[in-house]
Amino acid sequence: MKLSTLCFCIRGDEALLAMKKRGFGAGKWNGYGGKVAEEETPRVAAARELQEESGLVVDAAALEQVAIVRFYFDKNPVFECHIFLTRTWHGEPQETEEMRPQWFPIAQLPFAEMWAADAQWVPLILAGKKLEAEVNFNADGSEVKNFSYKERHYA
Ligand code: 6OG
Repeated sequence: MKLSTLCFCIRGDEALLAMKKRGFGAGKWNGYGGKVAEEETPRVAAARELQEESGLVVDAAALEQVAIVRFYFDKNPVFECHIFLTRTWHGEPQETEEMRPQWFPIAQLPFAEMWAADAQWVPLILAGKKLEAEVNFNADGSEVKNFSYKERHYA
Protein backbone atom coordinates (compact mmCIF):
# COMPACT_ATOMS: atom_id res chain seq x y z
CA MET A 1 0.00 0.00 0.00
CA LYS A 2 1.18 3.52 -0.66
CA LEU A 3 1.82 5.41 2.57
CA SER A 4 0.04 8.74 2.54
CA THR A 5 -1.16 11.43 4.94
CA LEU A 6 -4.06 13.72 5.66
CA CYS A 7 -4.09 16.67 8.05
CA PHE A 8 -7.14 18.58 9.28
CA CYS A 9 -6.66 22.02 10.84
CA ILE A 10 -9.27 22.81 13.50
CA ARG A 11 -10.26 26.36 14.51
CA GLY A 12 -13.03 26.34 17.12
CA ASP A 13 -15.98 24.54 15.54
CA GLU A 14 -14.58 24.77 12.00
CA ALA A 15 -12.30 22.53 9.97
CA LEU A 16 -10.09 23.55 7.07
CA LEU A 17 -10.67 21.61 3.87
CA ALA A 18 -9.25 22.23 0.43
CA MET A 19 -10.62 21.64 -3.05
CA LYS A 20 -8.17 19.41 -4.91
CA LYS A 21 -7.70 21.06 -8.30
CA ARG A 22 -5.71 18.32 -10.05
CA GLY A 23 -4.46 14.75 -9.70
CA PHE A 24 -5.95 11.95 -7.60
CA GLY A 25 -9.24 13.08 -6.02
CA ALA A 26 -9.55 16.22 -8.18
CA GLY A 27 -12.91 17.96 -7.65
CA LYS A 28 -13.21 16.77 -4.06
CA TRP A 29 -12.84 18.61 -0.74
CA ASN A 30 -10.30 16.91 1.51
CA GLY A 31 -7.79 17.54 4.23
CA TYR A 32 -4.23 18.37 3.19
CA GLY A 33 -1.86 15.53 2.50
CA GLY A 34 0.06 13.45 0.05
CA LYS A 35 2.53 10.64 -0.24
CA VAL A 36 5.16 9.87 2.38
CA ALA A 37 8.69 10.05 0.93
CA GLU A 38 11.28 7.29 1.52
CA GLU A 39 13.17 8.90 4.36
CA GLU A 40 10.15 10.46 6.07
CA THR A 41 7.84 9.48 8.88
CA PRO A 42 4.12 10.02 8.16
CA ARG A 43 4.07 12.80 10.78
CA VAL A 44 6.89 14.73 9.09
CA ALA A 45 5.30 14.15 5.67
CA ALA A 46 1.95 15.48 6.96
CA ALA A 47 3.59 18.71 8.17
CA ARG A 48 5.52 19.09 4.90
CA GLU A 49 2.45 18.50 2.71
CA LEU A 50 0.38 20.96 4.74
CA GLN A 51 3.03 23.63 4.27
CA GLU A 52 3.59 22.91 0.54
CA GLU A 53 -0.12 22.92 -0.31
CA SER A 54 -1.49 25.64 2.03
CA GLY A 55 1.47 27.74 3.18
CA LEU A 56 0.60 26.96 6.81
CA VAL A 57 3.64 26.19 8.94
CA VAL A 58 3.17 23.58 11.62
CA ASP A 59 5.59 21.83 13.93
CA ALA A 60 5.39 18.11 13.14
CA ALA A 61 5.51 17.41 16.89
CA ALA A 62 2.30 19.42 17.35
CA LEU A 63 0.29 17.17 15.03
CA GLU A 64 -2.01 14.75 16.83
CA GLN A 65 -2.34 11.39 15.12
CA VAL A 66 -5.97 10.31 15.21
CA ALA A 67 -6.27 7.51 12.65
CA ILE A 68 -4.84 5.11 10.16
CA VAL A 69 -7.29 4.37 7.36
CA ARG A 70 -6.55 1.73 4.73
CA PHE A 71 -8.31 2.33 1.42
CA TYR A 72 -9.04 -0.57 -0.95
CA PHE A 73 -10.53 -0.32 -4.42
CA ASP A 74 -12.44 -3.45 -5.44
CA LYS A 75 -10.50 -5.21 -2.63
CA ASN A 76 -7.11 -4.06 -3.96
CA PRO A 77 -5.08 -2.28 -1.28
CA VAL A 78 -4.09 1.18 -2.52
CA PHE A 79 -3.48 3.75 0.26
CA GLU A 80 -2.59 3.46 3.91
CA CYS A 81 -3.37 6.94 5.11
CA HIS A 82 -2.08 8.37 8.41
CA ILE A 83 -4.40 11.07 9.67
CA PHE A 84 -3.56 14.01 11.92
CA LEU A 85 -5.33 16.96 13.50
CA THR A 86 -3.79 20.25 14.53
CA ARG A 87 -5.10 23.27 16.40
CA THR A 88 -1.90 25.32 16.10
CA TRP A 89 -0.05 26.62 13.06
CA HIS A 90 1.49 29.80 11.70
CA GLY A 91 0.12 31.77 8.77
CA GLU A 92 -3.11 31.92 6.78
CA PRO A 93 -4.11 29.26 4.25
CA GLN A 94 -3.25 30.29 0.69
CA GLU A 95 -4.59 28.92 -2.57
CA THR A 96 -1.94 26.93 -4.44
CA GLU A 97 -1.83 25.25 -7.85
CA GLU A 98 -3.11 22.07 -6.25
CA MET A 99 -5.52 23.20 -3.50
CA ARG A 100 -8.15 25.90 -2.78
CA PRO A 101 -8.73 26.26 0.98
CA GLN A 102 -12.04 26.88 2.74
CA TRP A 103 -13.19 26.72 6.36
CA PHE A 104 -16.34 24.67 7.01
CA PRO A 105 -18.42 24.31 10.18
CA ILE A 106 -17.69 20.82 11.48
CA ALA A 107 -21.45 20.23 11.65
CA GLN A 108 -21.82 21.06 7.92
CA LEU A 109 -19.03 19.39 6.02
CA PRO A 110 -19.62 19.06 2.24
CA PHE A 111 -19.82 15.26 2.18
CA ALA A 112 -21.53 15.21 -1.23
CA GLU A 113 -18.29 16.64 -2.68
CA MET A 114 -15.88 14.50 -0.64
CA TRP A 115 -14.67 10.93 -0.95
CA ALA A 116 -17.69 8.66 -0.37
CA ALA A 117 -16.32 7.12 2.83
CA ASP A 118 -15.50 10.46 4.47
CA ALA A 119 -19.04 10.76 5.88
CA GLN A 120 -18.30 7.65 7.93
CA TRP A 121 -14.87 8.27 9.39
CA VAL A 122 -14.27 12.06 9.34
CA PRO A 123 -17.05 12.82 11.88
CA LEU A 124 -15.59 10.19 14.23
CA ILE A 125 -12.13 11.77 14.33
CA LEU A 126 -13.56 15.30 14.57
CA ALA A 127 -15.58 14.08 17.58
CA GLY A 128 -12.34 13.06 19.29
CA LYS A 129 -12.20 9.35 18.52
CA LYS A 130 -8.91 7.69 17.56
CA LEU A 131 -9.22 4.76 15.25
CA GLU A 132 -7.87 2.31 12.75
CA ALA A 133 -10.26 1.79 9.83
CA GLU A 134 -10.59 -0.06 6.56
CA VAL A 135 -12.65 1.11 3.60
CA ASN A 136 -13.37 -0.98 0.53
CA PHE A 137 -14.66 1.12 -2.36
CA ASN A 138 -15.94 -0.11 -5.71
CA ALA A 139 -13.40 -0.04 -8.53
CA ASP A 140 -13.74 3.68 -9.34
CA GLY A 141 -14.09 4.85 -5.73
CA SER A 142 -17.60 6.24 -6.17
CA GLU A 143 -19.24 3.86 -3.65
CA VAL A 144 -18.32 2.39 -0.31
CA LYS A 145 -18.75 -1.38 -0.24
CA ASN A 146 -17.45 -2.01 3.29
CA PHE A 147 -16.37 0.16 6.18
CA SER A 148 -15.09 -1.06 9.52
CA TYR A 149 -13.07 0.46 12.34
CA LYS A 150 -11.79 -0.13 15.80
CA GLU A 151 -10.77 2.45 18.35
CA ARG A 152 -7.11 2.57 19.35
CA HIS A 153 -4.49 4.85 20.87
CA TYR A 154 -1.61 6.62 19.15
CA ALA A 155 1.67 7.66 20.77
P1 6OG B 1 -1.53 13.00 -3.71
O1 6OG B 1 -1.97 12.32 -4.97
O2 6OG B 1 -2.22 14.31 -3.49
O3 6OG B 1 -2.01 12.07 -2.52
N1 6OG B 1 -6.57 10.11 -0.16
C1 6OG B 1 -7.82 10.04 0.31
N2 6OG B 1 -8.49 10.89 1.10
C2 6OG B 1 -9.75 10.53 1.44
N3 6OG B 1 -10.45 11.38 2.24
N4 6OG B 1 -10.35 9.40 1.01
C3 6OG B 1 -9.70 8.56 0.21
O4 6OG B 1 -10.36 7.46 -0.19
C4 6OG B 1 -8.38 8.85 -0.17
N5 6OG B 1 -7.43 8.23 -0.93
C5 6OG B 1 -6.34 9.02 -0.92
C6 6OG B 1 -4.32 10.81 0.61
C7 6OG B 1 -3.36 11.64 -2.42
C8 6OG B 1 -4.04 12.31 -1.23
O5 6OG B 1 -5.39 11.83 -1.19
C9 6OG B 1 -5.65 11.22 0.07
C10 6OG B 1 -3.43 11.94 0.11
O6 6OG B 1 -3.58 13.05 0.99
C11 6OG B 1 -9.99 6.76 -1.30
O7 6OG B 1 -0.06 13.08 -3.52
